[in-house]
Amino acid sequence: MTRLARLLIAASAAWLGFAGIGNCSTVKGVPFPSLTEVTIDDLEEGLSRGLFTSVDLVRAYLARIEQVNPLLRAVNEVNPDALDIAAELDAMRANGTTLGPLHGIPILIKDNIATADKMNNTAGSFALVGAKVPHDSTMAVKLREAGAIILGKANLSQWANYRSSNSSSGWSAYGGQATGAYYPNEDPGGSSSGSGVAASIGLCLATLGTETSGSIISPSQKGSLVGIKPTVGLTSRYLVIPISSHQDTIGPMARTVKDAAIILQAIAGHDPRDNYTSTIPWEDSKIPDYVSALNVSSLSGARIGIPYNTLNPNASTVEMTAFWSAIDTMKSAGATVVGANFTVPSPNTTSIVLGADFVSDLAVYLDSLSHNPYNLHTLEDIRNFTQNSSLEFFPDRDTARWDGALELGYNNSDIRFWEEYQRNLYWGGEGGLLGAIERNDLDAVVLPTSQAAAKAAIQGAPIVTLPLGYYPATWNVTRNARGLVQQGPNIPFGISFLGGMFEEEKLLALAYAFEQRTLVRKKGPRPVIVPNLELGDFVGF
Ligand SMILES: *[C@@H]1O[C@H](CO)[C@@H](O)[C@H](O)[C@H]1NC(C)=O
Ligand SMILES: *[C@@H]1O[C@H](CO)[C@@H](O)[C@H](O)[C@H]1NC(C)=O
Ligand SMILES: *[C@@H]1O[C@H](CO)[C@@H](O)[C@H](O)[C@H]1NC(C)=O
Ligand SMILES: *[C@@H]1O[C@H](CO)[C@@H](O)[C@H](O)[C@H]1NC(C)=O
Ligand SMILES: *[C@@H]1O[C@H](CO)[C@@H](O)[C@H](O)[C@H]1NC(C)=O
Ligand SMILES: *[C@@H]1O[C@H](CO)[C@@H](O)[C@H](O)[C@H]1NC(C)=O
Ligand SMILES: *[C@@H]1O[C@H](CO)[C@@H](O)[C@H](O)[C@H]1NC(C)=O
Ligand SMILES: *[C@@H]1O[C@H](CO)[C@@H](O)[C@H](O)[C@H]1NC(C)=O
Ligand SMILES: *[C@@H]1O[C@H](CO)[C@@H](O)[C@H](O)[C@H]1NC(C)=O
Ligand SMILES: *[C@@H]1O[C@H](CO)[C@@H](O)[C@H](O)[C@H]1NC(C)=O
Ligand SMILES: *[C@@H]1O[C@H](CO)[C@@H](O)[C@H](O)[C@H]1NC(C)=O
Ligand SMILES: CC(=O)N[C@H]1CO[C@H](CO)[C@@H](O)[C@@H]1O
Repeated sequence: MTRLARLLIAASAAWLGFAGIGNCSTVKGVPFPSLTEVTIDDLEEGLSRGLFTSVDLVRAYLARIEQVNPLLRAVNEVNPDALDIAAELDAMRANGTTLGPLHGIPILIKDNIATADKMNNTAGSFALVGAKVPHDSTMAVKLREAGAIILGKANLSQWANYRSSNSSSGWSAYGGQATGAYYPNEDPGGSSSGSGVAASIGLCLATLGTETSGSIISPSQKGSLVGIKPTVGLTSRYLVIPISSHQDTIGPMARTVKDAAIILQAIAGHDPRDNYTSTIPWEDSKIPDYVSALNVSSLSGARIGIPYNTLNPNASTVEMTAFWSAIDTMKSAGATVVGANFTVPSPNTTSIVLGADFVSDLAVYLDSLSHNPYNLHTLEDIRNFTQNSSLEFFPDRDTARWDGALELGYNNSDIRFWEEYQRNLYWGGEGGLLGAIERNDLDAVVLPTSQAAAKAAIQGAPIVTLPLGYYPATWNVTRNARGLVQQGPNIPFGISFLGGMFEEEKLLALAYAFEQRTLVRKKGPRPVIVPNLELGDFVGF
């Protein structure tokens, strides 16, 4: 353990001692939840009662980032304009105008979602430091319209984990190695690693991540978070650095189902600049109200499927024991649980779809830049830059994914791509998740989060993950090749609800009912590396 890690753990222990219950502090003498656990409702109430302002909130979060970021590397950049934006939103509120539940609430976004402000959008690569976009991404526009403060950019597995075969989750050349807060040097999961770490210890209220296969749900489980991987097309990818137009999606990572649902509501919708949003089955005004769908009784009468034939026989017994106990909880809440085998149990997904998409989609992103400092326009250009820049740690971190994509010799307009994509649609559709849902008339399929990603990725179906449990406090530490802790004391894991296309409303209702019955995050062990500065330290100074 580094000296800094020991110091922070000591600091958090001292703070736990002071606060007594570990999740409460005071603001102006009034008890107020710790920023490590606070919800949108808590902040909204404090702001509207005048207990504190959004400027206070931004100051507190920036100080918390400064406390832990040298160790955890969760944040790549903070927004130099955040305090000014907060002051404007405070003035609006004082004047009687609020833009909704996110008014004045600080959110970090993954460093592949572009903003047309002073911040960079890098995917963790020096190839894009200094590059400019002509407009905000649609995600940034929607957050700002909802009154959220974009506090900064979260670190990520570089290029959303689409560069190397031998890198590590949470590592980027630009941001360094992000690590999780539940155990020193915890593997943070990826690729929305910094988003997971930041939300797990309250470096902001919540975050946005992106997922192609697992990149929201995996870091969410490592931070004991709720993560929503929306149906591909529900959230616009315009000016988000891509891997695959057929699989990429953007979603919230938060500490409660309700907070995640509030954020999904703000970012969902049509966008003429991303034609996949044209598949949303409702007009924007008729998109389901994800927040009012949350109902503690929604497991009652629900039909839940388990694809027994896809379960990994080598899965951790800790996670599987918790999973079967979760199934019992669902049954006792009135759910009907049925077998729902897939007819194609192990889709032999190849890298063709992602590789060919990346070749095409990356070029589109690079061509959309209004300033491109190194004049890089294609994957070949990016690979050449990466292999020749001393800042990019090549060859220790190789470029195997790109080498494979370029070896294909074609992009996603080729018939060979199309054939492979049709196979994926079959594996994920009739042969897989969607077929199992259809045949068994299910509301959702449930799986341990560690086994969920690929089953929804290839056809673009939605997943909601939420906390399920933690490794025992006495568990042995296992590390990966780069020394990150894979399993160890108190490391969290999750359970996932997977659904049909655009069935987020159902999944969120089920997840909420499960969350309210289990309160796994609330009752579980706390993260060990936690900033000790709280709102009360900033109010009125
Ligand atoms: C406050 O409201 C008044 C009247 O609607 C308006 O003129 C003024 O510009 C508003 N100020 C701010 C900071 O929003
Ligand atoms: C963006 O990158 C430029 C170029 O390195 C740097 O000067 C600037 O400070 C960065 N922006 C932020 C907000 O860190
Ligand atoms: C979006 O446009 C691309 C390129 O024109 C096309 O290949 C794709 O099928 C379209 N997708 C949808 C959902 O319309
Ligand atoms: C939750 O669902 C139950 C059963 O359908 C219904 O009676 C109740 O009104 C719902 N509660 C809320 C808050 O919507
Ligand atoms: C589902 O798969 C399991 C495990 O492979 C198998 O034991 C079971 O018989 C299957 N059920 C049906 C209905 O095919
Ligand atoms: C389970 O482990 C065995 C032995 O290591 C291995 O051969 C098999 O491929 C693994 N199965 C899965 C689904 O990972
Ligand atoms: C994957 O499945 C397809 C269709 O079933 C088959 O043609 C192909 O050979 C398989 N590829 C591998 C690597 O198993
Ligand atoms: C490859 O990168 C090097 C160093 O950045 C540069 O000098 C060279 O021109 C690049 N080659 C191509 C073909 O772009
Ligand atoms: C990663 O792969 C490259 C290329 O094979 C190799 O040179 C490098 O040593 C590898 N790094 C690690 C840590 O395995
Ligand atoms: C932990 O490691 C020790 C020493 O290698 C071993 O004896 C013990 O069985 C391990 N415990 C578990 C739970 O794996
Ligand atoms: C704080 O968390 C503990 C469990 O860690 C819980 O029992 C207690 O009710 C929580 N207190 C508050 C004020 O939320
Ligand atoms: C906001 C912040 O702390 N940014 C840091 C992220 O990590 C990189 C790489 O270590 C630093 O250079 C940044 O200052």
